[in-house]
Amino acid sequence: MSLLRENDTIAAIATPAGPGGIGIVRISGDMAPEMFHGLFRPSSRIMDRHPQSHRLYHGWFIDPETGEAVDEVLAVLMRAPASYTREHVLEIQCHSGPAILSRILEACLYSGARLADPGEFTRRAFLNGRIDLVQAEAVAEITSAKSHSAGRLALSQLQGRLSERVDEIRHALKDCLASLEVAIDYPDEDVDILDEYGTAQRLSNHVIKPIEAMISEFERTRIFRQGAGVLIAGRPNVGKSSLLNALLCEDRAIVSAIPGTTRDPVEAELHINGIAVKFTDTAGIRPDPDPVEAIGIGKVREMFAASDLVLWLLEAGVPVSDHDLEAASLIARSDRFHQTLIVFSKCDMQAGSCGPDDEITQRNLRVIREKFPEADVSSYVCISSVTGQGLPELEKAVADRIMQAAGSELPDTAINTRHRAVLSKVLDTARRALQSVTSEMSPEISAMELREALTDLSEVTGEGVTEEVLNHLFSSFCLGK
Ligand SMILES: Nc1nc2c(ncn2[C@@H]2O[C@H](COP(=O)(O)OP(=O)(O)OP(=O)(O)O)[C@@H](O)[C@H]2O)c(=O)[nH]1
Ligand SMILES: [Mg+2]
Repeated sequence: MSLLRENDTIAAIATPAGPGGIGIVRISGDMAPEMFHGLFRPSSRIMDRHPQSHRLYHGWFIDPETGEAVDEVLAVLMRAPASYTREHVLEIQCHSGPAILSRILEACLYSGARLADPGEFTRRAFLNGRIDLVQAEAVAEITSAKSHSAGRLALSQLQGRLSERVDEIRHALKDCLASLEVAIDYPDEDVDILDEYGTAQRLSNHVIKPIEAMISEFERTRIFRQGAGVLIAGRPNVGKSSLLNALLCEDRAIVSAIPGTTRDPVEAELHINGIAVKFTDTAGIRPDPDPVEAIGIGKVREMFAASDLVLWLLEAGVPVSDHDLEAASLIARSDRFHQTLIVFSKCDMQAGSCGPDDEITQRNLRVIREKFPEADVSSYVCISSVTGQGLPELEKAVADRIMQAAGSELPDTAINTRHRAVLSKVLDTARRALQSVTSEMSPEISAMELREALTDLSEVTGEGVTEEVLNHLFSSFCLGK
């Protein structure tokens, strides 16, 4: 982005498209105060024509060409540097509606503003030093967060927790570098700032281990950030689509008594314990499918690997069939049994109770254990999609299994894919530096590695980042953010 464009006053509609309660047009740049005077007529006199910063004024938005009122609005001027972008910012709150919002935006453009690029307000906040790149990314993550836990992680990132952790690593790297530089500058002195052992310890405990921890948290927090995938699988007619509908309390998937109803996977998202859980209803698995069913079953096989949990449905009170065992062998071949929960369906059809006292259930579990020793038959859930029996227990079991995989508590911070790539690079270099420090190679070599690690690390918070990375990052933002 050219410097010239960075000095433009920019404007955009900041609220989502479509009718709504209120809409906001946001303007940032030198011309914002002029626009407050030129486009807004306050309903009460403003002392000295000098509006207070951060105060909401009631009035009318005026079309600059015709002088007529466009809408009754509230206007707020936030003077630099105490604003989102650190520039003068004007926000106009109007009645929401595509026609009014675009008339107000057009009036701003007519008065000299330029239409903002996606994410340009946040980009300016970053370029003007109000937030670092990690926090700018948090803004995008907050606006797209699909669940409570994803939102909490993004907020902690916006509050600067992740940047603090990166800063601690940077300080440790600088300390190590400083002690090496002393050793380079005064090779004959016995300077006791940090000896080799101390440097190695600090590098290991305050650089390498924290980065390793952050990288391992990345995988663990994926479920909190992006949600979990749960596959509903089993033989035809066992009640998979009915279960999906019952969980959603709506008729999403087609249910019929004819085996082989579902062919294409049907997805739906539910929030369980603050985590976004995507359930996928799949084609029934059997050994002798027709050609179209076979395609559906092929898709299920591919989806096993990407799922966090498989719900394997078996019909309560009915001995396991070859079709059930075919489904089991697909789970086994995909190596998913460690993440599979057995669910007995249609409990309302069973004469007695489904559970430890029921002979058929116990026999079924025995057969499964014999044929698939890796299957976990110690816990299972009995449900009915017709009466709703067992559904709360199933949701709890799903949440428990997912949390187990995610590692119980929501961590304080979580890195994203870009951070992980940069941190992996820093980790490699830091490990090389540790190697050279401990093998008593010349301190120049270790110092060189540490300088490289410091440069790479600055990419996380944005100091060393290229224009190309910035363009890529901010282009994924929505307009007006
Ligand atoms: N009584 C009772 N019937 C059920 C229950 N769940 C499903 N059914 C019936 O079982 C039949 C099959 O249900 P579906 O949900 O279509 O089964 P499916 O596993 O999706 O079947 P495919 O798509 O063919 O693989 C339908 O007639 C449902 O009404 C249940 O909990 N209780
Ligand atoms: Mg179905």
